[in-house]
Amino acid sequence: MMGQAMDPDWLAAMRRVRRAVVFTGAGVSAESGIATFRDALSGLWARYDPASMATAEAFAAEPDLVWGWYQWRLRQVAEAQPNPAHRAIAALATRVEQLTVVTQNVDDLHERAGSCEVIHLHGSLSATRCFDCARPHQLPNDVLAEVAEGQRVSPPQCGFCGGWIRPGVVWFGEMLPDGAFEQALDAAGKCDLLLAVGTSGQVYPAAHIPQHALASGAWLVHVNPDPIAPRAERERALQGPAGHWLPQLLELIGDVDD
Ligand code: BJW
Ligand code: ZN
Repeated sequence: MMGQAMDPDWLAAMRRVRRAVVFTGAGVSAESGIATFRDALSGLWARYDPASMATAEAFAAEPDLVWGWYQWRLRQVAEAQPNPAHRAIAALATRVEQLTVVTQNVDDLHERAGSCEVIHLHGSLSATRCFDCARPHQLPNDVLAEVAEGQRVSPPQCGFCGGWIRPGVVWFGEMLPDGAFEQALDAAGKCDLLLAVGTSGQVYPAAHIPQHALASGAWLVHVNPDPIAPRAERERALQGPAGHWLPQLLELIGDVDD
């Protein structure tokens, strides 16, 4: 049924799942046409390294370069649609008693697919605020139309203090949003299944979450086109794109008869 040999213990455990956590990374949005974080940048952004632009220091040094990159990405997200993986994750809420969606993504495709109360560990592209005084800032609706790939764009300025407006994402060296990591860790510690979908697991503290679920007795299932070698008894890897595997997992999880 799953198109990949699955052992009976694993299949039985999936049918019995009551509390699930879906932990997603950039790969879940790849089939919506959004480049993953560690994909090389395309076109006119190709000579820049994403990791070196995702810092407060880079923004302070070259606000128009970094703001232009984020505005270009915001437009890509606005033009993208949720894919079958986002939709299967939203539908999973009807198959289990408790579903917690924890994402590292800064897009809103989980919400647009119908997932409620998504924990955004790394913030959100659109939740803009002042770089200096942190007051929230509402972007005008027409701002996206002005941005092309590779274009530098000056950020707007804060109406209170005149500081630059920044994207609402968590850059390297910054703290995660208040309570987000603690809430995610709590759900991971109480679940029977954690699905780690489309993440390279390189960024901390987020990467602790799947390991915490495993250490607390949950099954850990990776979904990724890259090969991942399971290292624990309750760990499995489904190799392939999320849009292929998530609809199949949806059929299987919580399919117990009582
Ligand atoms: C598919 C697919 C398909 C493709 N289907 N899959 C402990 C040890 C070492 C370092 C640290 C540590 N603790 C903290 C640090 C420092 C740092 C860190 O982790 N650095 C690492 C690089 C080592 N962490 C931090 O700075 C964090 N803050 C913090 O720790 O605060 C405390 C503190 C403060 C001050 C001083 C000291 C401590 C904050 C981390 C914030 C990360 N933010 C970013 C950028 C957000 C904005 C933006 O988008 O521009 O978040 S980094 C980037 O990586 C982004 C992502 O959310 C995150 C994770 O990436 P993800 O999602 O895994 O994407 P990829 O591209 O890596 O992988 C995609 C995967 O999809 C691949 O596996 C593909 O195969 C797969 N795929 N197609 C399924 N169709
Ligand atoms: Zn301000």
